[in-house]
Amino acid sequence: MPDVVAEYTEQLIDQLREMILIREFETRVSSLFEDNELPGFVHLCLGQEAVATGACWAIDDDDFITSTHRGHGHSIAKGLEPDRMMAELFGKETGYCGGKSGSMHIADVDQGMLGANGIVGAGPSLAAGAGLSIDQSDDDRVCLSFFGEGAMAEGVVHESMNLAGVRDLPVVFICENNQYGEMTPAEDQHNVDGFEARGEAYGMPAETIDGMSVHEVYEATAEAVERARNGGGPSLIICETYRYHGHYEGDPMTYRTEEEVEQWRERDPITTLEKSLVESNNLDESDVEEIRAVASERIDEAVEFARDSDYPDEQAAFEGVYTEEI
Ligand SMILES: Cc1ncc(C[n+]2csc(CCOP(=O)(O)OP(=O)(O)O)c2C)c(N)n1
Repeated sequence: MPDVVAEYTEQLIDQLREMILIREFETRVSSLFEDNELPGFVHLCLGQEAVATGACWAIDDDDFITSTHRGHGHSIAKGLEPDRMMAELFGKETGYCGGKSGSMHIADVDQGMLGANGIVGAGPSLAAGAGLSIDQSDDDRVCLSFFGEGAMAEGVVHESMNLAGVRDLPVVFICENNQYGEMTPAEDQHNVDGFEARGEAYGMPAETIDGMSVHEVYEATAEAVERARNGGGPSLIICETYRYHGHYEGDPMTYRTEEEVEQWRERDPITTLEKSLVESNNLDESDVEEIRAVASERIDEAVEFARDSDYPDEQAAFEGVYTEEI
């Protein structure tokens, strides 16, 4: 790590800033949900911030991503603004989808964010579609597709990887193995040791990396993105990670122990990076406090924006149902 810190200091500090922003956003969402201020369901990615941040660091603004039901980190990492995201969670008209999507379907196609998704495994099929469209328009954009290890057992994920493999589509499949699909441990859902074979079966390079290291995620994604941009086709990256909160907010979490959660927290992507930056004298404690304070203020503003915004008009329920005639 010392060499990496010396070579990538500025980038690591910016990545730390982004991971802290994601964590601040979600920590606030958790308490707003507990206080009954947010309608619907929320699934948080607390603990998984390094995957979203490291992967999206490796792409450009005009590239695409597809996300999951646990998509706040992916959205922020793709450049979506916390205020419009928060408004969406509050169901307000100033939200990214006019308050009609809530947490699980936030999308901003203009920024290449093709959507969080309540349908497990749907993201990779959209990514294969985006890849096909890029391929046919002959440009060099790429699409990252985030999905969980639970989704890895869905048929549509395999169909999507197969299509991407056969057509050499510019898609990077990023499987976030946070160890549980809802309440089911990964080993009870898959009778294989590791997931590389799932990518290799469709003719794409596959590797498993430490999803708690933002730099490792960045490097693996950057390599896969470069391959995809240059016509080398898709890749599969499996990120070993962990979610600190339940599957959904309110989940009693009877399926795992406190000790297990604590063990993963020792590898926390934010505190380990902070420690490396402080120990190498690139940041001091007051810089870290300042980064946290800035993030916290930004989220205060987002909450205020959301609270002050109006609910959509009833008529809005009938808008956006059908596509415009083309
Ligand atoms: C097609 C489909 N099947 C089942 C569900 C119910 N469901 C919601 S989340 C989830 C688990 C997903 O696990 P994983 O893909 O590992 O993502 P994680 O929740 O761990 O981020 C399931 C089965 C669903 N939403 N969609």
